[in-house]
Amino acid sequence: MFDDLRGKTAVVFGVANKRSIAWAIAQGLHAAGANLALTYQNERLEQEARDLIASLPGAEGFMCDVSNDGAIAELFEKLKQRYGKLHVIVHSVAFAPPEELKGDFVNTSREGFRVAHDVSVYSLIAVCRAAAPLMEDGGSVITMTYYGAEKVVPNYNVMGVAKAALECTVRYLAYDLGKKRIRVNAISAGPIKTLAARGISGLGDMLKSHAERAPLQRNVEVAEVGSTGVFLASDASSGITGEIVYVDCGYNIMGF
Ligand code: NAD
Ligand code: 0WE
Repeated sequence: MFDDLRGKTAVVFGVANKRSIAWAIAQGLHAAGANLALTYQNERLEQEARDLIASLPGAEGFMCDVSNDGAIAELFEKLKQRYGKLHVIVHSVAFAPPEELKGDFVNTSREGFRVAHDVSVYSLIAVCRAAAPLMEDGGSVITMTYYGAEKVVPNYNVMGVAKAALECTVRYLAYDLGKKRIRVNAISAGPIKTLAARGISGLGDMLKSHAERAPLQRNVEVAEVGSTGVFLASDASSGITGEIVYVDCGYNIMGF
C-alpha cells in the first residue's frame, strides 16, 4: 500500500463480518501499517468479530454499542489506557428498525425515526466528542453514507433522511474540529452486498441497474471503499475536510 500509516492508531466501528465495509477499511489501514482497534456492537457479534480480528496481527477488539453513552465513555477510557493517542476514527455504523425499510415513507414511526437518527447520526457526534481529546496530533474521522441521502431510493426511507443529517453533521463537525487539526469526511459508497444490504428486497435488481448506469459499467468493490478509507485516513488527503467522497463507479454524476 502506498499510503503510510505507520505509528498511527485507528479505531474502526462497525465490524459485523467479513463482508462489512468496516472490515475492508480495517484491512486497508492494517496493510498501510496502522495500529488497529476494532469495535463490534454486542455479544451476538463478538465471536465472529474476534475471529476476524485475530487474523490481523496486533489488532485488538472492543465491544461498544454506540447508542449507549456509558459504553462510549467506557470504550474511550480503555483506548486511552491502551494507546494514549488516537489518529484515525472510522464510523461504519447504521441502523433503522427493519419495518422502516419497507412500505411507504409517510408511515415512518416516531420511534423508528428516533432510532435511525440516534444510531446512524448522533453516534458520530458522540464518538467525535470522546475521541477528540485523544487526537492530540490532529487526525482523520471517516463515516459512511449513501446516495439515498440526496435522491429518493425506494424503501431506503428514513435511512435516507438520516444519511442527509449525517452528511450535514460531517460539515458541522469538520468546522468544529478543524481547529484541532482533525478532518471529518464521508465516503458515499455505491450498493454493496453486506449484512446491512442483504435483507433488502430488490437488491439484486438495484445492483444490476446500478452497474448498467454507472460510467464504469460495474458495481463498486468493497476493497475500493477500503482503499479510499486509507486515502482519507492518511496525510495524502491532508487538505480535504467536510467532504462527501463518492466511491460508486460514477453513478451519482448521471442525469439519465
Ligand atoms: P454491516 O451490517 O456490515 O455494518 C453495519 C454495522 O453497524 C454492523 O457492524 C452493526 O453491528 C453496526 N451497528 C448497528 N447498530 C449499532 C449500534 N447500536 N452500536 C454499534 N454498532 C452498531 O453493513 P455495511 O454495509 O458494512 O454498513 C456499514 C456502513 O456503510 C453503514 O453506515 C451503511 O449505511 C453504509 N453504507 C452501506 C452501503 C451498502 O450498500 N452496503 C452503501 C453505502 C453506505
Ligand atoms: O445504509 C444502508 C443499509 C443500512 C441499514 C440496513 C438495515 C438492514 C437490517 C440500516 N438498518 C437496517 N436495519 C435492519 O434491520 N445501505 C446503503 C444499504 C441499503 O439499504 C437499503 C438500500 C440499500 C442500498 C434499503 C432499501 C433500499 C436500498
